[in-house]
Amino acid sequence: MSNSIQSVLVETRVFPPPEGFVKQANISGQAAYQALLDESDRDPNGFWGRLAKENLHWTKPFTQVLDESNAPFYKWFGDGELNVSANCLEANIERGLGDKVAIIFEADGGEVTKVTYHELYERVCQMANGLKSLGYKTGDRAIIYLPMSIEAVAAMQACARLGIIHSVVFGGFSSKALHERIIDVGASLVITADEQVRGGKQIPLKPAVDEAFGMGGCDIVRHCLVYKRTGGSVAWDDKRDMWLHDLVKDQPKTCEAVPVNAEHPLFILYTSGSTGKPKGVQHSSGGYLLWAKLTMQWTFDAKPDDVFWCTADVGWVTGHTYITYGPLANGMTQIVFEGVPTYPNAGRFWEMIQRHHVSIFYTAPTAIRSLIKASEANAAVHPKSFDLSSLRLLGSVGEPINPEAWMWYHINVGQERCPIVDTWWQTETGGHMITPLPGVTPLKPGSCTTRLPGITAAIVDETGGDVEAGQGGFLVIKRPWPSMIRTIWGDPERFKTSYFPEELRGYYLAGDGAQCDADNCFWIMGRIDDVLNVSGHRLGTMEVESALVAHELVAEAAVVGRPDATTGEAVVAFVVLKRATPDGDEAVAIAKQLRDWISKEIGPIAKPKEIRFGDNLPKTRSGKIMRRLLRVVAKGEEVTQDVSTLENPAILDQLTKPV
Ligand code: 6R9
Repeated sequence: MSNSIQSVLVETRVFPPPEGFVKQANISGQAAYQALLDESDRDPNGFWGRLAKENLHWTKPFTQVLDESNAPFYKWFGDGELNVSANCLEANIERGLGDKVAIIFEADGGEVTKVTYHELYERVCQMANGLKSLGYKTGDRAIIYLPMSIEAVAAMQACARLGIIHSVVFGGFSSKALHERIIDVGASLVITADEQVRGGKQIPLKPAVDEAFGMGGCDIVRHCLVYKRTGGSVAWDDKRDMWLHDLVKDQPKTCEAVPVNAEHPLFILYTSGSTGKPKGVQHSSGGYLLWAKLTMQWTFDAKPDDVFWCTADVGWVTGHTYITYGPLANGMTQIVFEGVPTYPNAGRFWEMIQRHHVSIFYTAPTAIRSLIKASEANAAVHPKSFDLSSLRLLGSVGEPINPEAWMWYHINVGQERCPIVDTWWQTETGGHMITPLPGVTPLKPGSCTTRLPGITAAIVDETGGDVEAGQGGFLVIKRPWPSMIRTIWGDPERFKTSYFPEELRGYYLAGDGAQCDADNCFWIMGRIDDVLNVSGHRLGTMEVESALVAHELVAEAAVVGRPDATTGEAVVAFVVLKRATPDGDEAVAIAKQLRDWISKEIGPIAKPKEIRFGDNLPKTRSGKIMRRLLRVVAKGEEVTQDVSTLENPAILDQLTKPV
């Protein structure tokens, strides 16, 4: 990245933390934050060692904090032993929380089931005993392909209890993706359900597993355990398939947790890289759990009376860290939701916050933007039609939140009293890295603000040199941290080259372009390949998107670059309007209006060369806009890439038509 990114983002609003929040916060005030930063910068190993001792139960204490001898294959707390599940269950029961509600599960259709810590402990133990009875043991790999359910959390915990390495595959992934993961991870066990229920529809799951098995090469899978969610009919292989309820029903309700080395892999989670083949991101037990637990206390200000709700699916890293592990490690009460935000109507989130008195709510910008659109069309589903007084803190994750969506979230959901934590992190980082602390950090809409203590985030140029404030560059983490990715499963070489390129002096390369302002606040400009170069000016796609979404007609926008003979790259914008998708003269007129708007908001340089309208944007099932497909469509080429993770394939046709 030779030229500096010229930021054109003009966001000047600042929201200091509310006094009442600061007073009660776990990290309260700038001085407290600064003290932690200083401690971690002065003596990182002392800092992490102290936190690991204070926050985790070790069956065998560690004597060495960090082993850098084989960098970048770092080892944390490497001679210590612990069990992650015991840290989430027994640890809470022992401190008197056995009768506290651990999970409030709300099904798609609205049925509510609650389990206490004691009940969850018993369910996890029964499941673990069942797995043991089938011969599964520490080091085996299990694929979990389940809908959002108490069973999904329990299955992950049961694996952790025995040291079985789980790899959760999101229920929306195809049989082909599932097959690829079963093979890559070498799974001997698959745990699935007959069907899942989303938005009032029953969607088969087990048939996808059967199809994956049918693709061959899965002979090492000894069992497929099936959770009966709907009772829908499924094909059955007597030798391999087994109902989960039959396996667990007579199992003892206690099961000793198996101590594992701190570096023992807790899970492998696949994520897409820049090439086609997904990367199996391997996480540890000790370091990962430490950060899952601590970031709940720091970023989310976790307190005993909170009702926490992270709307992610356990198929993504957010669901791992901020559903299965972080909240349970802190003995919190949390919501687990099976359904979708728009069923039975787009007021579902707000209604559930009201019903369960949710105090901390964590969701994704894409969900917020779609709910903005719905509530502008229908007052009955507007957050203002619900009692959201239980909320005290809001969070955002997954992509940059554009300032307009931030403001809407702040005003309508947070009622201008709840801080918003815009958390920047990745599958590879295990937990939050750059985020406001709600009792410390003045908020700037659109910025994920400052680094967490212990996290040496920085912006550097292509040789690893620091760049000045206001200059764009690569987002890196200079020193290792406990919850970092350990390797790519089965591909240590790719791990090194993807994340620790030689020219960057051993820093972890996040793959995002960003810049820091004079207050040390980070502004993420999108993936490195999402930073455009138009006539020698670097331009964040996110900046153009933010400007578009700030226009009164626009609901959602995605911007990509297209090679251009004159300007190097040209901006192509895909736009969803709040009103019906226009065509003909009307489309031409609105496109002109939007181009003029961008020109006014950012500058003529950012003016989209082309604008295309659609009813929606191509999105993954986790809600990320698939820009790589849009780049192909923008070039006028045919999409030949894998679209198996695309939620709404039909949308591509509509977006191929220029105005
Ligand atoms: C947790 C998660 C990681 C990528 C990351 C970045 C984008 C995530 C963000 C954000 C701006 C935020 N991202 N959070 N960008 N602001 N608060 O989403 O993990 O699925 O691995 O995605 O998502 O581009 O590099 P993952």
